Amino acid sequence: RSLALFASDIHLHPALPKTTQAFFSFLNHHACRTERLYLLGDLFEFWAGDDDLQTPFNQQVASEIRKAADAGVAVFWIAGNRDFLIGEKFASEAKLTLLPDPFVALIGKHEVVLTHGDALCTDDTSYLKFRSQVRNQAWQDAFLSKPLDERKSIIEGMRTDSKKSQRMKSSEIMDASTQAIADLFHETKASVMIHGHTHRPAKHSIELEGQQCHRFVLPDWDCDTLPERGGWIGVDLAGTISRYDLAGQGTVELQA
Ligand code: OKV
Ligand code: MN
Repeated sequence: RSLALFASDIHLHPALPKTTQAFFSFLNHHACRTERLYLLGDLFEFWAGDDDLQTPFNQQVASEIRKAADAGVAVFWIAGNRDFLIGEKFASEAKLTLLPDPFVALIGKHEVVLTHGDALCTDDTSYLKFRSQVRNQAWQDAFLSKPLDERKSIIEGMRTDSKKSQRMKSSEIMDASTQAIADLFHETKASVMIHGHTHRPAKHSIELEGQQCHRFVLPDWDCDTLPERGGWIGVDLAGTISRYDLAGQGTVELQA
C-alpha cells in the first residue's frame, strides 16, 4: 500500500476513449491500493454543472471513483480551470472530499502544498481576470441558473474561440511564475509543492530562506493523441516521492 497518489489534467471526455480507459485502469490497478488519492484538477475536459451527472459517461466516471472510495481509499479533489463547477452533488456521488486551492496536506513527514496550478500563472493577466470572474460565487449562481444545454454551448463556444485564437500555445506566460511559486512556499511554509495545469511534467528544486523546496509538476493524460503521456506521483509509507508512468513504472524523485 502507498500513502498517497496525485494525478491531474486527465481531461476526460466521451470522445477520448483511450484516456478514459487509462484513468479507469489507474483507479482499478493502482489507486485502489493507496490510503489517499488526490485529484488535482481538470479531471474533466469541461464540467457544465452537477446537473450534467445524468449522462452515462459522467455517471460512469463518478461510479469508478466511488469504487475506489468503497475499497477504502480517501479521495480528495481540487478544482481545475475546466471543472471548477463541480459541486457537492458530484462529490457525494463519487464519494470524494472537495478541498480549497491551495491546500496544505501532511503526507508522511512532508508538508505538501497542493494546487491545480492555474493561479500560479500570474504573468497571464487576461487569464487571471477571467479566472476571478468565473470563480465568483454570484457569477457561478447566475451561470448555473441557465439551462444545461445553453451552458454547454457557451463552453463549446469558448473552446472553439480558444482553439481559433491559438490562446493555448505553450508560451512562457502560461507557465508558473517564479514569484508566485516562491510566495506560495513562503505563505504555507511547505517544502514540497505538487500541481498540474501547465502540462510540463518535471521536478524543480530551489532553495528559499535556507530551506530546500521541491516542486513536482504532474503530466496531462492525452492518451488518445499522445500515447506516451500521462502518469501520476506517489508517496510511499516511508515518505519517498516517485513519479509513475501509465504502465505503473516508478522512478524515485525524492528520498524520504
Ligand atoms: C482551457 C485555457 C481556454 C489556460 C468555462 C465552465 C464557464 C469550463 C469552461 C472554457 C474554456 C475550458 C473549459 C480553455 C484553458 C483557455 C484559455 C487560457 C490559461 C466555463 C466550465 F466559464 F463558462 F463557466 N471552460 N475552455 N487557458 O477553451 O478549453 O489554461 S478551453
Ligand atoms: Mn488546467
